[in-house]
Amino acid sequence: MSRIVTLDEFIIRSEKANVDATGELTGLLRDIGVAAKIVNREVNKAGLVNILGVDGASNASGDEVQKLDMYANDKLIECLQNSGECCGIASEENESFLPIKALSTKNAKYVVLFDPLDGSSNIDVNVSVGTIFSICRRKSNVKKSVDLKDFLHKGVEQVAAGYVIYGTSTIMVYTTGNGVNGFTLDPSIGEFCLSHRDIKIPARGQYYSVNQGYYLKFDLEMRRYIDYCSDLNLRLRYIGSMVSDIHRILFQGGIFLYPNTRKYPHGKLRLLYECNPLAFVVEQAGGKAINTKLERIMEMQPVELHQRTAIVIGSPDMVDEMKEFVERYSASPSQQF
Ligand code: AHM
Ligand code: MG
Repeated sequence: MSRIVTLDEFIIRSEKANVDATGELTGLLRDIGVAAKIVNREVNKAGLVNILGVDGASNASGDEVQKLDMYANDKLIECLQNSGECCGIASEENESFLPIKALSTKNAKYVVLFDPLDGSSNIDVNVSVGTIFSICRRKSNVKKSVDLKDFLHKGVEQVAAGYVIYGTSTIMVYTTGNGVNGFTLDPSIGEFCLSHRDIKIPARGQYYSVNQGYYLKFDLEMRRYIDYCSDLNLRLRYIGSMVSDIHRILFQGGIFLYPNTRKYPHGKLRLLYECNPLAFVVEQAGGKAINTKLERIMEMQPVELHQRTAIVIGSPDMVDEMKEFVERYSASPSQQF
């Protein structure tokens, strides 16, 4: 049996390998790991504790907030506030960003953006959900409190990003720009242990993931591409939790699409704390992530914190094929593919 490598050990080793590392990012990643363990504990017993059911509040995007969302949000904020390495937080559950006062004279240089519990509509029915996080360097003077421009980073400016999926097992997958690694939580020792080293997404796969219920609300070229996937006898898998749908595609190959609809003319998913971090992970694993204008997600310039975007993400050959398909089809709508 190969030696157990814990998340902490792996992060410290990666820091040592990076000559100009200062240990701040290491500390931040470890704090996120701690928050993930705390959230995992509650997610796994949500049915026993009175934290199910809608909290009644609605979040910045107008979605109903489940109590577990708020619990996860509070725990992540608590861990990051105490880390000393984070100077600001942006969360799906908070209308505005939260400046964090320096614990000591140290001026932390990282901001963290996250969706504390993605796929929250799945909580009450025991279907997997996830936490998504993105770490960026602040842009403003470290002596001052953060401001909005410290959070409006293009995806290519992320320093680290990843997700935690609370499913049949709890796995943390992250990248710092040098590949992607996965760590499975071993409850018997309370540690995330390296379980998926240097993850590479298959060039193509048998799955496509889209909410078929909105088919008639998609643009014509999207509908034709979905028809094409069906003609290829690809298997439709859609859980309603972006983290879970993309986690499958990361390991088995495939394509995930959330195009714009009449209800969400710019797409439903949020650029800064859902699409950018997942695009960073998928690109680092060899995949691609674009919007329905066929622009690279990680090159999009954010203009507001809860900005939404359409997204097509997954295996590189399948995203390329979808691009060619849309270019050809939208060039000559009459042309049958
Ligand atoms: P949430 O962050 O409020 O849970 O919303 C995002 C979720 C994604 O995880 C998922 O892919 C999508 O919403 C599902 O939306 P829909 O139910 O419209 O298909
Ligand atoms: Mg979400």
